[in-house]
Amino acid sequence: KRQINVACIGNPNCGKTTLFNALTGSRLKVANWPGVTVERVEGTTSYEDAEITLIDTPGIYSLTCYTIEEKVTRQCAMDDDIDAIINVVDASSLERNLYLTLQLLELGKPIVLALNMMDVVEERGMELDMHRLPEMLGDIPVVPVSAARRTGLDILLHAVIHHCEEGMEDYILDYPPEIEEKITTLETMMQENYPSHSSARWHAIKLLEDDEEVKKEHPISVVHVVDRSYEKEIIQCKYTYIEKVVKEILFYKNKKAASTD
Ligand code: GDP
Ligand code: K
Ligand code: MG
Repeated sequence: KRQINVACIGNPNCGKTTLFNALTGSRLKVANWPGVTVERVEGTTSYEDAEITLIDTPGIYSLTCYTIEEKVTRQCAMDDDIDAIINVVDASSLERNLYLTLQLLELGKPIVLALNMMDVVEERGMELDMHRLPEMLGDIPVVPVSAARRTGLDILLHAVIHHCEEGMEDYILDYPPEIEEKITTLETMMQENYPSHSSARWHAIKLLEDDEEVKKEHPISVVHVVDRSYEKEIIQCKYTYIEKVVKEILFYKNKKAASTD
């Protein structure tokens, strides 16, 4: 059987552990993340021709390195042993959850979006445009699920197995030209200095954000490009894009009904 390693990554309380448990049952392996006392839980499941090892990760809002949770989850997301990421999002709170999604997409790894809490979405009379949403996220598979009700789980595993070899071909978010120019320069420098590295664009963006860990791990002289931190602009661009996504894909049934009365 094919062996695939998958990390479940998402905000706190989006349902990662519930989903992880629903997918893996009870065959769990518990350890600590390297160097810290945060618990690392791993479980396995078989689906079609694949043996899938799933890893539950600490909930985070951002792929920065300010907290232990962020460090642990970010390290896991970037680990070459991880073949694919299930980005678990609370679909009833997309605006907040998509910020992490946009950061994960920049890693360039295969990602499947598990739109969790679909039962809540339906109860609240919300409707999501399931055609437009994946289009706006670079055509990654987007699978509506309810971890609590165990719906959509087979479709999710199917998507993981069939897309775990597809990284992101194109990035979805263009920063202003001044920033894009710097990203391109840094990306080239990253590729020249660390040819075996994946995620050159992500590293370039992190260097522009003046990320301490990335700077430490990749000591290349970038002062002539990174004259200051561009973190604020980069964050703002992501939120502007999320606003656009939510505006295009989220509807309320009652409002629609009311307007046709
Ligand atoms: P984590 O912090 O991401 O691991 O989230 P948990 O798995 O601990 O879930 C947080 C809360 O959301 C718990 O109370 C779960 O029972 C609940 N929850 C998880 N998935 C769903 C779902 O699909 N629907 C609903 N209604 N609640 C859910
Ligand atoms: K929790
Ligand atoms: Mg959890």
